Parts: sequence; C-alpha cells; structure tokens
Amino acid sequence: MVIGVGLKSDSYVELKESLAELEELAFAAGGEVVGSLTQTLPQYNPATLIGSGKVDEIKELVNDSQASVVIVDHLLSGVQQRNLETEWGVRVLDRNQIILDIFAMRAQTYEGKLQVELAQMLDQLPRMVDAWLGSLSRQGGGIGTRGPGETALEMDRRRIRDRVKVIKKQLETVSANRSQHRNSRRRNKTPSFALIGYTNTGKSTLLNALTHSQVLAKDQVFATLDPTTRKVHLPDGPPAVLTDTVGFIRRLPPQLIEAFKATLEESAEADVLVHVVDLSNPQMQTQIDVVNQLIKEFGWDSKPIITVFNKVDQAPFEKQFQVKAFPRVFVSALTGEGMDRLKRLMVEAAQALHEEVELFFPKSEEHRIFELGREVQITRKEPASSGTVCAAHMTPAMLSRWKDFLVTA
Ligand SMILES: Nc1nc2c(ncn2[C@@H]2O[C@H](COP(=O)(O)OP(=O)(O)OP(=O)(O)O)[C@@H](O)[C@H]2O)c(=O)[nH]1
Ligand SMILES: [Mg+2]
Repeated sequence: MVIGVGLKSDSYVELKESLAELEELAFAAGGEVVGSLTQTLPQYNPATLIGSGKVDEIKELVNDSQASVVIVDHLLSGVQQRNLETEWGVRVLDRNQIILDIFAMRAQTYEGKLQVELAQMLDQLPRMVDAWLGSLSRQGGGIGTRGPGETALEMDRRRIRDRVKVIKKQLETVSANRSQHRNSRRRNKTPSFALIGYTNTGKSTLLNALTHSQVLAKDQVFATLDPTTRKVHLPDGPPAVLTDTVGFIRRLPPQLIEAFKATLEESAEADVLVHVVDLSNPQMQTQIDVVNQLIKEFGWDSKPIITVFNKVDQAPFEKQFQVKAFPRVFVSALTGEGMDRLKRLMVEAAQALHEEVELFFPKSEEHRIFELGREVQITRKEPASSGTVCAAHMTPAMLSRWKDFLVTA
C-alpha cells in the first residue's frame, strides 16, 4: 500500500505525481500495489507523521487488502517508522528506503554494491538515534532507563561508523583505478560523452542504438545502476566514448548522492553531457527541472550540454513546439529517427572541445614538456634557437592552465 502525504500548503498535483511515481518504485522493487491513499494536513504529526484518524483508517485498509508493506511517500523519522509499524502490524518504509532497496537489488559490480551499502548505512544512522531516543522517552526516560540503552546504541553506532570508514576506503581504491582509465583517455584526447537524465527516459536504449551494444533497457525506473562506457563511431568525427549511467528522480536521497560519488564522477568527468528527455511523458517539464537542478547542484552547468528529446515516435507532434533547450534534437532511439542529427551535434560538440595551439618553452622550462605530454598528445615538437615549440589540441580548461607558454598569433 502506498500513502501520499503533504501539507495543505503544498501543490496537490505534485503530491499526486509523486505518488504515481512511488507506485512505479514499488513495482520496480518487486511489489504489487494493492491500495493507495493520500492525506494533506496542516502540519505533520511528530509521532506518526499523519493524523491519528488516518492511522486508524489505514490500519483497516491494510487488514482488508492484506498488504504486507506500507510505503509512505515522505521521509519518516525512526520514531515515526516504529510507531506506524506497531500500529499497522506490517513493515513500513519511506520513499528513500524503497529507492535504496531497488538500488540494492540492481547493484551488480563490486563498486555498485559498496556504494549501496554505504548509502544504506548513512540512511540508517540518524534513524537509529531517533528510534532509540523515542523508546527512551516512551519508557519515561530519566533514571534507570538511560545507561544500558545508550551503551547499546553507542555500540551499534560505532559498528556502523567503522563499517562506513572501511567502505569509503575501499571505494577510494576503486575510484582511483577508474580515474587512471579516464586519464589515459584524456591523454589520447578521446572526447567523452555522458548520457544523463531522468530515470526511464531511454538512456540505455540510446546507448545501444549509438554503440550497437546490448545493455539492459527496460520499461522500469532504475533499470540501470552501474555505469557502462562504450566506444562510439561518429561520422567524420574522432573516435569517442559514451557512458550510460544511473538515472535521476525527484527528491533523490542525499545519502545516495553522497554514496554514489564514484558513479557520478563518470558524468562529472565527461567532456559533453547528453541530457535525455522523454518527450512523451506528461511530466516532461518537471523531469527536466529536476535534472537541471541536479546539474547545477553537481556543478556541471559549465559543460556543453546537448538535449535529446527522445521517444518522438510516441509523443504528440505539438509537443515539439513546447520545448526550450538549445542545442537540441528530436529522436527515437527505438525507430532510429533523428539519430543522424544527434550524431552530427555530437561531432560538432567534440570539435568545439579542442583547439590546436602552439606553445613555446624556453630552455629553462623545457622540463615541463614532459608534464604537458602526460596531459595531452603533443602533435608537433620542434627545436628553436632559445627553446622548443610544441603543438597540441587543448580544451579551454587546459588553455588557461598552460597560458604562460601559449604562442599568441
Ligand atoms: N516508444 C519509444 N520507447 C522508447 C524509446 N527509447 C526508449 N524507449 C523505451 O523506454 C523504456 C526505458 O528505456 P531505457 O533505455 O531502459 O531507459 P533509461 O533512461 O536507461 O532508464 P533507467 O536506466 O531506468 O534510468 C524501455 O521500455 C524502452 O524500450 C523511444 O524512442 N520510443
Ligand atoms: Mg538505463
């Protein structure tokens, strides 16, 4: 059973949209939704989040429908979760936990699994404290109730914190490995593209179409978790790589963002972002806003972004006039429509990335040529009377780093 909760002052449309999405999340987690219900209230109840009348009403519904889990579309404190479980006699989860649960199901790689475990621990820590404090105050608190409780709590917390430390260490090692791969790509100046976007918009289908691959694409939220990078051949363009990665969703749990740093780095390090939008989705604009907000939060807004409006084959034609982003392209990853135009935009973006420049190193600075060679491929190297002239293709970021040596025309 899924429950939508909001304040009377919140938008009711958003509450309904978010609840519909929660049903999809429940389905993706392997569940079947047997009932859904919403409540808007003037303020949240600290003990149970929703009002006591609603708690009783849901209890009956749970009994009648034989639901085995209730998912609340709102963050629950440890106390609220425990109280609701006691009232209803079934497991109670909140939105974050169901998302984490799906991630736990999907994680295939060592790195993915570590990241999920980290996210779950980060999610659990504050809940534990809260649940403990709640149980203490129910016992009346004070003398005689504190000692053993606090000790046990401290032990649990320490165990989790220790594990968090270990996982973070292990993740650092994996991520160092990955960044070596990326460095070698950068040295070969292979332009890299990352597919990003709301979940279920067709990123994986697009990767398959562009790179003749067969990664899992499925009509389900969070079908992809672990990133995949493939070579992509662009007409008359340089060889490039394309990365498919996890999709976004509204109210993405912050613990997930923190834990999935390594996965997000794949996109963070890409030269060009390809933002995939589902043109056929009635909630298209909300989805675009959510993704744009995250792009800003992650500091990716300085990168070139190509917006791909996918699924044109199943969207009403007029919808193409409602969109604002530039540069943009309308495609169908399924039928192949618009794919040539997309490739052309990718070629243009790749060409814009690198500018061939000349650098002059006076004799006293010639040792730095070695450093330059580690960052880019030096296309030409000629001795001159008082030093060495080199030519290389550079991105704007590299230009500013090496500006002291640039030969200005
Ligand atoms: N009609 C139509 N369906 C498409 C198109 N592209 C993708 N789909 C379908 O949309 C669904 C989701 O596709 P995916 O490629 O898995 O989407 P994703 O963005 O990778 O999703 P997540 O990995 O779950 O975030 C699948 O059922 C695809 O067949 C398209 O151009 N037209
Ligand atoms: Mg996918």
